[in-house]
Amino acid sequence: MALLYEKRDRIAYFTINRPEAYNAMDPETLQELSQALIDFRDDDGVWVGIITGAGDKAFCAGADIKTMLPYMREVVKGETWREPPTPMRGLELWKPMIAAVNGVALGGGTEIALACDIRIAAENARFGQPEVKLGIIPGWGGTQRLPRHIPYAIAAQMILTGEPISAQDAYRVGLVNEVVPLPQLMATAEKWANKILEVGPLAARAGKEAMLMGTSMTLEEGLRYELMLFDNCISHTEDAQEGINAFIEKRKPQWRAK
Ligand code: DAK
Repeated sequence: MALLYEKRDRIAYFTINRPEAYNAMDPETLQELSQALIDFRDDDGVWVGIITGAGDKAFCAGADIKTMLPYMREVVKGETWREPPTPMRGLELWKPMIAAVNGVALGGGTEIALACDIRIAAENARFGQPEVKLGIIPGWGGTQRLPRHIPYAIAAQMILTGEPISAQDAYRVGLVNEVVPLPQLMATAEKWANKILEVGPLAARAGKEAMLMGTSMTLEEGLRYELMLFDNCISHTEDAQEGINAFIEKRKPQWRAK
């Protein structure tokens, strides 16, 4: 399988599994990733996702230059309905996603990480948008998400020169939450996942939805959107009642995602 998909203890694990090609995404891998992400979105039993790459060299070297780019040129042709939906474009996924970046994240690889909420980098990670070196530009949100995540000058440096930045520089500019030695990468990603699993799952999803939807709204629209989601949480979820009860009764909440 080009994409390994497992579920354990409320966490869904996605592993891009083409280490011989630095985990570059070919059309088959993309199709499998899209299917797995849809399953994750729809499965009430899993609340947080972690995505990583197989091996110790690459998270994902982007689109497979030999197969995927020709496929996009000849089949997709800019018609996004032909493109399997993913959080990079076309799939609304409000469950929290963590990228465990275990090596190079180039092109589509950086864009996958950008579509996650938390990014943990191994010390050997590198982030880059080298598309311009191929005569193209990022096509999975890099030109839009990168300058929203980090200072424009650094985004411009990456997108206009195609040169990657190190894990430490990614941390310095706020692209990643933590940098750890490679052997500690998955345990660190799981630590973050378990931290998120301690909070109300529907609240985490609503918080993510409010943040992401709000980025393309005016402040006034965003405040209204937030209020709608807040009202839904407080008035219509059992979790909110449970969270309030647990605080008053001095116990841990038992979340049900209801
Ligand atoms: N595609 C295909 N094969 C790749 C690859 C890639 N992206 N990256 C690496 N490989 C393969 C190499 O061809 C080589 O295979 P063999 O020759 O052994 O068969 C093997 O992996 C090892 O690579 P190297 O020999 O080059 O190893 P090095 O350690 O010297 O260098 C590297 C590793 C990852 C730094 C280097 O291979 C590299 O620069 N790779 C290219 C990275 C790149 O340019 N990525 C951007 C691709 S464009 C869109 C969605 C997505 C996208 C666009 C649109 N829409 C839905 C509209 C995304 C576009 C992209 O990502």
